[in-house]
Amino acid sequence: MLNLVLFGPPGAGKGTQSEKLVEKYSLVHLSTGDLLRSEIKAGTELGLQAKRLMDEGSLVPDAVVIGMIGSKLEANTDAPGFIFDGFPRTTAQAEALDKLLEQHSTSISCMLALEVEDQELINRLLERGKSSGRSDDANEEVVKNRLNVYQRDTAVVADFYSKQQKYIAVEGEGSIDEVFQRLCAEIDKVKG
Ligand code: B4P
Repeated sequence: MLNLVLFGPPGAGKGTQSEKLVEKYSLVHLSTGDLLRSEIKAGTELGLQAKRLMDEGSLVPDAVVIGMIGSKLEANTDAPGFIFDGFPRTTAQAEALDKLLEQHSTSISCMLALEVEDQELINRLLERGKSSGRSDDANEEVVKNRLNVYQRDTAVVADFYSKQQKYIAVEGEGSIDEVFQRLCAEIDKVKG
């Protein structure tokens, strides 16, 4: 099985690249951001709680996102592999993911970490905010808070995969197609 973690700060291009990778490698795309936004749209209790945190650029509690990923793994036992997009975002989530995959007799193949300068991230997110309707993209203060939360709580997840020799840094600036080609080159090496 090919199980990829697509990693990087907010706006690095995880969602954008996942869509292309899913098509090329026939993987199941699991984006915790998308899953949370569909809970908000459906007006569930979980969605209501998540919206408050997402609107201020904070992370949703680990137990919530781990539970969501656990049910998606159960629902896709015949998948050829997964792209985890925006998950794990904390070390606790990374540990939980290893355990969940172990229960399904599989593991993470590699983490692909998109590297993009802060100013470019801010520009991309504010640009998307003009049309996406996403409240967490609309305001520069919230965008900056998301980058701070990334540095404080999420950047350390890279060390978790480095220790397992699964960390691969990928230049995330350039055109969407250029970044995609770089990601594919790394994935093809891992696939062998
Ligand atoms: P996410 O939905 O994961 O989103 P994201 O960090 O905004 O972005 P992504 O990197 O996917 O950016 P994209 O490709 O779209 O998270 C949203 C919120 O959900 C979090 O803040 C948190 O509250 C909550 N959450 C999610 N997962 C969680 C978890 N595991 N634990 C706790 N809380 C969680 O790209 C952004 C823009 O850049 C797009 O407009 C795109 O067109 C553009 N772009 C992409 N690549 C480009 C390129 N090469 N050049 C120019 N523009 C580019």
